[in-house]
Amino acid sequence: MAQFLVTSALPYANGPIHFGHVAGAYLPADVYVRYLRMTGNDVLYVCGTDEYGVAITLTAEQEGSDYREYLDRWHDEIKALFDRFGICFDIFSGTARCPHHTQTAQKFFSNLLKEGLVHDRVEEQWFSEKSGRFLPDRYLQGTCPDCGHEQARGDECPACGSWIDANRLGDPTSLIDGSKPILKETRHWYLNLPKIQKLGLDDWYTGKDPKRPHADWKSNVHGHVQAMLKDLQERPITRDLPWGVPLPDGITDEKGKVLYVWFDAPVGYISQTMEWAEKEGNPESWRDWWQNPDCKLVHFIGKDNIAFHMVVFPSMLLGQGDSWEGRKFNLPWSVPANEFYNLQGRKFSTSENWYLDNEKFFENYSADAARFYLLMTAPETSDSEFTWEGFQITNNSLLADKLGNFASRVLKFNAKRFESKVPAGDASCDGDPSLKEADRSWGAVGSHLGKNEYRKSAQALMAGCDSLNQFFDNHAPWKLAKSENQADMQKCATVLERCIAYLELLSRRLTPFCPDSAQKLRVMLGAVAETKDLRWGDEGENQPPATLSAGLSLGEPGVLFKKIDDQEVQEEIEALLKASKTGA
Ligand code: B3M
Ligand code: ZN
Repeated sequence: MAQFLVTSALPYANGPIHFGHVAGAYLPADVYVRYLRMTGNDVLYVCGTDEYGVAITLTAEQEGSDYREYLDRWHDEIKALFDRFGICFDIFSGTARCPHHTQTAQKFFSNLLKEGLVHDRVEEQWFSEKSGRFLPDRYLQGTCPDCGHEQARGDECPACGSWIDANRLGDPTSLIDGSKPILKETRHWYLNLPKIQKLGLDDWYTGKDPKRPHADWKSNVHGHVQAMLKDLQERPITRDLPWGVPLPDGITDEKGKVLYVWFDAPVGYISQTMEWAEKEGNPESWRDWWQNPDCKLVHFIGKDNIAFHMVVFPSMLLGQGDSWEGRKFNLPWSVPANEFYNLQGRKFSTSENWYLDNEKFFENYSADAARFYLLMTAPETSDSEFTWEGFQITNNSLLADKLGNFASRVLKFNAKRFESKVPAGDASCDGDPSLKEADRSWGAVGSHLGKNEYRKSAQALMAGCDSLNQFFDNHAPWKLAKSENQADMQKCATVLERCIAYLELLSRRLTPFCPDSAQKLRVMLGAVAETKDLRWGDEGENQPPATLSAGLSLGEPGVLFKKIDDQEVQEEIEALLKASKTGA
């Protein structure tokens, strides 16, 4: 048993999130958390909305909304989608709504300043004379200094992907008032990453620090971070904005200085843990998760967030000195960063009407079918996509025809021949090759989940169902049942008894992937599946019990997964294409 603090990237409260986000940073985390809990680990799962930053202020201002109303709207909508998907956080708050956030983010800043790891400097920045305010990066559009693209944003170029220093942008225009800005002096604070690096960043990263042994980094993480660590630069961590965490009192008399959103947002993981701890009635217990070296910190993110979770946030944690009652923060133990997830060959895009209407989707399809498909196609090692055809095939051929069909044929047959009670089996099926194959496949389900290999894990779950259908077919209990021979009748009972035992195991293996359907299956299994705390199985145990108690009553057989017909799929694709063309 171990302890894990799991986080998913804090989504910006700045628009709907789509299936691509869910597939990348939320669903895998939820499955991992469920699996860790079932295997007896102590787990806390923290998330919430990211509620500061120019992306938010810019759009709220453009639509003339009050910041808080704007945030509340998106916070609620985002939370509703997670609920629909059955993603269960221990807390889902937000950086502007968490009562601990401002103070904690300010303390992070003050401590770094005290340790000499943050310093200020006066520099020129774009200023709109028309609006009388400074224009942070994203408020600007201009020519990319690296590739010449004319619609580069002040922070990043969409054409060549360069990180842009806004001052190098050619011929910039203000996105809020259309004016041509001028350069004007302003003071900002910088995080001295090269200096922090010397405090042990590389030792943590390479696993040389014995107090912070880490998991193997994924190759996408490694490729990115290795290069960054060779050439760390200081980074500005303040902005001139009317919305954000203000600098702590006593730092400056200048007005309108706030912390950069990427400085305060990761602290949100901590402040929301504090909020959780307080709600639990044990306010100091947040330290058990952040400052207990035995707790493993796991960040689920998209690949675009790697630098912040692997370099910037670890540096902020490392640079806190002794200011937290002498206790050190844990650094990330594992960062399962995923690639991007598209829709029918194109990027999800709300503005181009290339997305799935979340409400409508869940009126017609189950969360479990969506969860399983997103996991089967998880963007683990390369970009991946949702296609309606793929969704239909996964639902129909795997969930309905393999898994659902196995449950249904066993339970229906058992209802007819054995009055929905567990028949008395014997040991005659022990060592059956199909059952051994099922044991092997389902043994791999958990080991893959533990390594964040969701595709392989889902495939192993299905391979087990294949073997069990094979077992049922090979023994043809419907033929045995017709025989007058006592030995055949006994074999029939044994085959069914084994199938029911494997269904009980299936209900547990299925739980992290498809929690509702797993629960439905357990209801169908009646007394066989009566348990309070659902466990994966004892350490190393990947088989069902050697025998079930004969005579236990099962519940009513039912349908686990409904099929999706070809016409539905055609209509969905047509609707998507039509919406993207007409903007309807
Ligand atoms: N809000 C970016 C994103 O949603 C950012 C993540 C913050 S995690 C601390 O991709
Ligand atoms: Zn460019």
